[in-house]
Amino acid sequence: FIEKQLQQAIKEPEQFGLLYQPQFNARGDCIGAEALVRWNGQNLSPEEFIPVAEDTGLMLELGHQILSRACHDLKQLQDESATGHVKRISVNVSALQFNQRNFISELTSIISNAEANSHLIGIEITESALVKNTDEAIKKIAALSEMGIRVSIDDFGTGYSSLAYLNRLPVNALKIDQTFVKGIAKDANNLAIVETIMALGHSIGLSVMAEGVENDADLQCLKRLGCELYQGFYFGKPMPLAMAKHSLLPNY
Ligand code: G
Ligand code: G
Ligand code: MN
Ligand code: NA
Repeated sequence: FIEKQLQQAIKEPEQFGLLYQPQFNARGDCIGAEALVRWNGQNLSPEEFIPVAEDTGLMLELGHQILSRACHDLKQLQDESATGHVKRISVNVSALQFNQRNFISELTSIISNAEANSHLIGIEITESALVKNTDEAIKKIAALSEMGIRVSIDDFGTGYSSLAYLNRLPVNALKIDQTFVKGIAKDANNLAIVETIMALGHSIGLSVMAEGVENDADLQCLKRLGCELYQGFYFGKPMPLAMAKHSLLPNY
């Protein structure tokens, strides 16, 4: 049922929109935002419709639309910025899309069509995108780095987490999955997990972002552990570009 509606929606313009959730460093400065897709007028979360899109072959088209929208939004911010500088916009890329042979060339043309500055883009991919063909993934991540695009591993800790391959991947950051972060101040198990992930990330030169920071107690706990990047409802919920804009332009 969702499949039929998705198939229709993907053919029509403006059916999908992006919200932006700001991201912060330990000093509390906004350093960028994550783009999150929403199906307009439909009470379905991406958690529900992304898997359907992936199972039905619609994800490539949807993923293309998401990247394209994010790049056009970035270009709009670039034009509004006196210096052309804007804080980084990070986009989730599905494993299916990332593993397409032509992913890099597709992304390159989306960026150039939008006249977006690739140095202001980030890509978030899950571990599952990287384990299947690690050699290919390494080449793609290296190509993204060449373009100035930062790559983060999303939902870190929920996937395969093979240390052998992690060390080979030229990624920039780990995003600790929110299931480990939420309530960390009151949960010794999660505290131990987050501490371990941070030690692992830092030992191979990656920055680590905590997702799902919902209160000050958890934030203070993460700060004590040496976490450098933060995202969560405590800082800001996903919001329309017009609202996120002020945080994304420099000197705000
Ligand atoms: O935004 P929300 O927390 O409801 O997202 C739920 C899930 O959907 C998260 O796992 C998130 O990574 C995923 N998601 C949200 N937006 C996108 C998107 O634009 N592309 C992909 N591939 N996944 C997304
Ligand atoms: O898997 P991914 O990291 O892309 O998921 C991002 C999703 O997590 C977003 O859709 C956002 O709505 C949700 N999210 C972000 N911050 C928080 C938070 O502090 N608490 C909860 N419950 N969800 C959050
Ligand atoms: Mn994400
Ligand atoms: Na995540």
